[in-house]
Order: sequence, then C-alpha cells, then structure tokens
Amino acid sequence: MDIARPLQPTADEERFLAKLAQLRVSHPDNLCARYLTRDLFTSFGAAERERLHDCCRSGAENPESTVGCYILRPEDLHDFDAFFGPLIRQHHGTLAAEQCITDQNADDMDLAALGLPVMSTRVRVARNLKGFRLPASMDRGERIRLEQSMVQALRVLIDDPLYGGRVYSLTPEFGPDPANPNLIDDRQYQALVDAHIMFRNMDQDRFMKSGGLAADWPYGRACYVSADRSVIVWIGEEDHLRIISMRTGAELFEAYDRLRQTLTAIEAIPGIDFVHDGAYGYVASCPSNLGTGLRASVRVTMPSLTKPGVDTKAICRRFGLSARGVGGEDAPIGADGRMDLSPIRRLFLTDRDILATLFGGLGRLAALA
Ligand code: ADP
Ligand code: DAR
Repeated sequence: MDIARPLQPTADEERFLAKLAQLRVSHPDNLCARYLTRDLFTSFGAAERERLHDCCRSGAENPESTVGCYILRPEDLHDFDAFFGPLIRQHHGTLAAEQCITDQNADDMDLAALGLPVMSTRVRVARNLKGFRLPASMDRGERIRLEQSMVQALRVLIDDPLYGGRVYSLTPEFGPDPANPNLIDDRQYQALVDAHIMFRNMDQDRFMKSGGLAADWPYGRACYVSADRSVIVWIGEEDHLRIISMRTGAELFEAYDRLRQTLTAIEAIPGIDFVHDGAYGYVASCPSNLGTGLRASVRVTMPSLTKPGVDTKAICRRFGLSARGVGGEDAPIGADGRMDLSPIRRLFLTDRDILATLFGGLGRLAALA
C-alpha cells in the first residue's frame, strides 16, 4: 500500500469520481457508486487506484448496475477490503454464521408439495481455477489454454456412462494447434442458447463488456453438456466454470444431489484446484457469487404475480427471492407469469440455507397465488 500523501487525481480519475458522485444521487442501488467515495479512492496510491478503477469501471459505465464491480485478482478482495468488505455485506444482507459449506442435503424439501407450477429446477455453482488469472484479467491465449485444459479434464465425464455427452465450442481456431474439433456454427449455438443450455453472447452484455469479462469473445468459450442434458459446464463465461445441474419439474433435491456428485467428480480430476478465500469462500468474478457460489433457481408460472400493477420483484424480494425473466439474468418478466426465482443471498450461508430460503420463499408465494 502506497503510504505517500494522497496524490491529486488525474483528469480521467476526476471524471470517474464525478460520475460515481452523480450516480450516488441518481442510482442509489448502484453499490459500487455507493461505496467507492472520493476519500476512499484517493486514500490509495496510483497503482492501487488503477486496479480499483478497473474493478469498478462497469458500475460507472452502467448506472443501473446493482453490484457494479468485479474482482480482477483474488487479492483485490483484501487489498481493497475498505471497499469490497462493506459492499459484499450490504449485497448479501446481515451476516449469518460466516461459513460456506457445500456438503449439505435437501432431501426434506419437496417443492412439488407446495402445489406451485414449477416447470424446471436449476442449481449451479461458480468456480475459478488456480493457475489462471481471473476472467477479467485473461488474454486470448490464456482463455484458449483454459478451454483446452478443461476439454481434456472433462473427458473424465464424457467417458463416464453416468454422464457421456460432448463439448460445444465457440473458439474459431486454436492458433498453431490443430483445428478445434468441438467448434459449432451459429445455428447450433443459437439452438443451445434457446434451450437454456449455453450462455448468451457476452459481447452483447454491457455489464460484462465494461468489466473486461467479454474480452476476446468468442475465444476460449465453450460448454460441456451431458448426454441427458441434465449436467452442463460453462467454460469461459463470467467465471472460468459454471457447473450446472438442471431438470424439468420440481426435483430440487435430485438436482442438487446431481450437482454435488458432479462437483465431487470434477474436483477429483488431477490438476483441478479452485480459488478459495478463507473469508469469502470460493472466489468469483462478481461479489454476488462469492461463498459457495450456489444459485438455485426454479422456473414457475404465476400470472397472478406478474399482472400489470403488481410489483413482482418487490414481493419476491420480501421473501428473500430475486425474480428474473426466463431469458437469463436481465430478461424482463413476461406477462404470461413465467419467471426464474432464486435466493438473493448466497454468502456466509450453507448450501442448505440457500436451498431452504428458496423452498421457504416459494412456500410464501404459493400462499399468495
Ligand atoms: P446464472 O445462473 O449462471 O447466473 P442465468 O440466470 O443467466 O445464469 O441463466 C442462464 C440460462 O439458464 C438462461 O437461459 C436461463 O433462462 C436458464 N435458467 C436459469 N434458471 C433456470 C431454470 N430454473 N430452469 C431452466 N432454465 C433456467
Ligand atoms: N449486472 C451486474 C452484475 C449483477 C450480478 N450478476 C452477475 N454477476 N451475473 C450488476 O452489477 O448489476
């Protein structure tokens, strides 16, 4: 940490600070603007300011951001604790026991008994691998090496009769290496996106583009899908890996149990070692995904909650749930009542806490339906 007297901000830093000050008034939910004050920013030396500016560029360029910042290096969490600490605790709400335990079960949470029209269940974790820089700091060559390394590692699943399946890749070519055997064309890619299997075009996501996460698109981006399409591994999206278990219907326990089996299989692969922080659990690009990195979501149809004049998101928030459309994180909630519901808080909670929040919140919503 630079102990010299605070340097006068550069012209570019002054513009950045002025933008954040304006957002604190116009967009109070933008946590990056709320917590990165001028005094805090100028308390750092030139090198730290450059790093912190890179972490917060997305929040300054996208006023409607809710988090507004990304973690570019694992050490950012503690080098900028005065910024990330309060922001993380605000986003995840009051602290429960500061534990991040993944080995829980949920066999006593029968969503079907709630009588809600649950169409599908998806549970996923975010993971980043040691030996690679975090996604927003990678270059094209590193992104390609990550994909090639994971394609090799995931042969363990492909060769396992319980999984099978294949990798679908968007990387046009691997440079001097032989052609990409998993490359798919635009039609195949769009079909996988429409099936809610593959991630959307990151270059069209303004938050990820500002934050550096979409750089080199589509190089180093791929997706493993099991033969029965119940297990999916995104490679090179917002985190190095998103390990996903998805099923039709309300089988939350089965989906979670399959995820845990898959996580255990991947963690046993030689060379796989996830970035983990003693205070914040598994390190993710976004502070919203720290901890166990588990997002458990159900897709329901509740027209009574989405009709005009009903503040769907506020009602769901009251029960600890965030509501989003069925087309992904920023998709609007349709008037047809279809939406994706998942717990807001994921940090300092066990997986079981997260699953129980989903189960309890849905029970409260069922009473309103
Ligand atoms: P993440 O959970 O990694 O943040 P998104 O929320 O962007 O990912 O969702 C990624 C894709 O998964 C989207 O196409 C979304 O519609 C789909 N999805 C999310 N939850 C469910 C669910 N419960 N059932 C089916 N598809 C889902
Ligand atoms: N849209 C960004 C990120 C919010 C959390 N979702 C993630 N990480 N996909 C925002 O700050 O609103």
